[in-house]
Amino acid sequence: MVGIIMGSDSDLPVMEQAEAVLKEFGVPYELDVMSAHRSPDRVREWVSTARDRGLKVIIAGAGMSAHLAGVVAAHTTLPVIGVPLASGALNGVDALYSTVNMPPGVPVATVAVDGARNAGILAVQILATSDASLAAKLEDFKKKMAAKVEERSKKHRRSTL
Ligand code: RP5
Repeated sequence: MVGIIMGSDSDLPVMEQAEAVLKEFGVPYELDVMSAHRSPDRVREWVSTARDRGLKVIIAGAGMSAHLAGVVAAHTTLPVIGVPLASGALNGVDALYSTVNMPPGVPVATVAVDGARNAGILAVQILATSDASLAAKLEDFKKKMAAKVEERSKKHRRSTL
């Protein structure tokens, strides 16, 4: 239901954080490597058949002059989440600007540099708008996060009053 793609296998260690979220929530996914610059025909083919393969959300990660998410968004009406990656001399600022600054009409929901985990969570949240069981899992996820913060608070809170 979610397609995860990235511009290079060097992006894999970060993009696997999105995959981990989908595994955690039991969401079926595809993961593949393809490049808007180095293999543009393959990108077009992959995205133009995405809806027919059952995909509902696409997560696209790329570094440097990152055009993968934008090109994918140009070819589909599925929601596209872009993950700018911190590769190259500019450490992800280039990829952030390339991914986030889309022209009106072709949105890419861009997460933070290397924010693949949040991309995975956002994809689950999109799917959960029409899936009550996923929505319940997300409620549970949020409760666990709050409980972890509470634990840290108990461990570290102090006062000299
Ligand atoms: C981008 O160029 C990729 O997404 C990757 O982040 C970066 C470097 O790619 P490699 O040279 O490691 O294949 O297109």
